[in-house]
Amino acid sequence: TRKWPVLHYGEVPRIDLATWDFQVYGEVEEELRFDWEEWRALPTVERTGDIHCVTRWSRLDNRWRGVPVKEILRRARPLPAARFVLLRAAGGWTTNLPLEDFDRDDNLFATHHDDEPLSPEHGGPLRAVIPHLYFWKSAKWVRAVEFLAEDRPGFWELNGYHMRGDPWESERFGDLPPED
Ligand SMILES: Nc1nc2c(c(=O)[nH]1)N[C@H]1C(S)=C(S)[C@@H](COP(=O)(O)O)O[C@H]1N2
Ligand SMILES: [Mo]
Repeated sequence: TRKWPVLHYGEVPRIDLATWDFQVYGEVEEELRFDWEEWRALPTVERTGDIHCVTRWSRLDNRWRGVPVKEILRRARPLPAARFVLLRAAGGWTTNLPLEDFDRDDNLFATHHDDEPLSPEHGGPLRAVIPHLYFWKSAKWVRAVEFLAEDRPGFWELNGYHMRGDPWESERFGDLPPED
């Protein structure tokens, strides 16, 4: 698609930057908290990549700008026990991924798409961008990262989506619970 569909569960949250924060906690040496001003002072990079939605649309050559996930990992220093992360979004929505899928050069916490600030519908002011996995792992309105020793299903994963979600392996659905 050349347009950019808007897809999410529930309402677009109203976000006040005066009270916004971003937290990093769990299995890390250094727990972190940023307010919006502190977040905006972090270094940013640009990355171009494709979006693959599990509902079978793709959008090619998206230019993202944001803070590299690696920058946050460098500051928080995950403990050896950390093997998974849970991304937490405003309103309680979550998604989980393995640490090795999170710790990649192309992963960002993005504020801009194609040189425009992210609209609220697309996850502004801040969304995760995990381009090598299905787009449902790219949490909109992201507010926290929790580092975990054990994998824990997020919102769509609890509803049957795959725990990893590699589009090249068509990892759409996880193991479904047995039917009655
Ligand atoms: N917080 C939050 N992030 C979310 C979702 C959601 O419901 N809540 N949906 C995911 C899904 S299923 C998709 S396909 C993409 C859609 O992003 P877009 O609306 O910017 O295209 O957001 C992902 N991130
Ligand atoms: Mo999706």
